[in-house]
Amino acid sequence: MKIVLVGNINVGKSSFFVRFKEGRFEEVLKSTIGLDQCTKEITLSDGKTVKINLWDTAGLEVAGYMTSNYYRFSKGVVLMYDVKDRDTLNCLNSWIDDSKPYIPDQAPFFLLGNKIDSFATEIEITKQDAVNFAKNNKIPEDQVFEISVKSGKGFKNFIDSVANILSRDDNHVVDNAINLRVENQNNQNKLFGCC
Ligand SMILES: Nc1nc2c(ncn2[C@@H]2O[C@H](COP(=O)(O)OP(=O)(O)O)[C@@H](O)[C@H]2O)c(=O)[nH]1
Ligand SMILES: [Mg+2]
Repeated sequence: MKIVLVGNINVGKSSFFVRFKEGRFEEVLKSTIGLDQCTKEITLSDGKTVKINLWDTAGLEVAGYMTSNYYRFSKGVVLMYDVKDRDTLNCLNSWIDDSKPYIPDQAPFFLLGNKIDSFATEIEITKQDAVNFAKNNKIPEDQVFEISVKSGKGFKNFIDSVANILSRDDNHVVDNAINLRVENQNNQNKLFGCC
């Protein structure tokens, strides 16, 4: 099942991708050109397995500037922000608007705050702020998570939860091909800017 990572540059998407793919944290990542994806099989608590196909944006992450190919056929969206930077949470509104035309209405959005290993004095966004943001965007509270890709805290729990929720919802998710017709319309609204 395809899952896309979205969010502003520097929130930790590529670091997340590397931890998912290789189980480690790399401090200095080479910025690659083009898209990257990786598939892994996750075993659920009931013994069933789910294949997660994770996509990372490589560079140029500006909401409104992703290609439809990035979102197309995705069964879920990970909205990532940096707990040290309030703008990255605010900008997720634009990322939600950006992705919605391409994904099925029933596909879950996951709100993911990264970098909780940071000093308490540096943290600008509390879990409650994230829950409030989620509520305003009709994202259920059990789809709000905080992690540290660096230390690994919360990472496995997040992946397992995503796999569980996707397998639970799988029967209800309709194919998103019908949404592709809005692609051309949307392309006309592309904007430069932070989000
Ligand atoms: N402290 C901390 N830094 C992180 C964490 N995850 C990523 N970073 C750092 O944040 C910066 C941006 O990460 P990157 O994965 O390139 O973000 P992207 O632009 O969203 O792909 C890099 O310097 C990472 O080392 C984390 O969990 N904690
Ligand atoms: Mg990146």
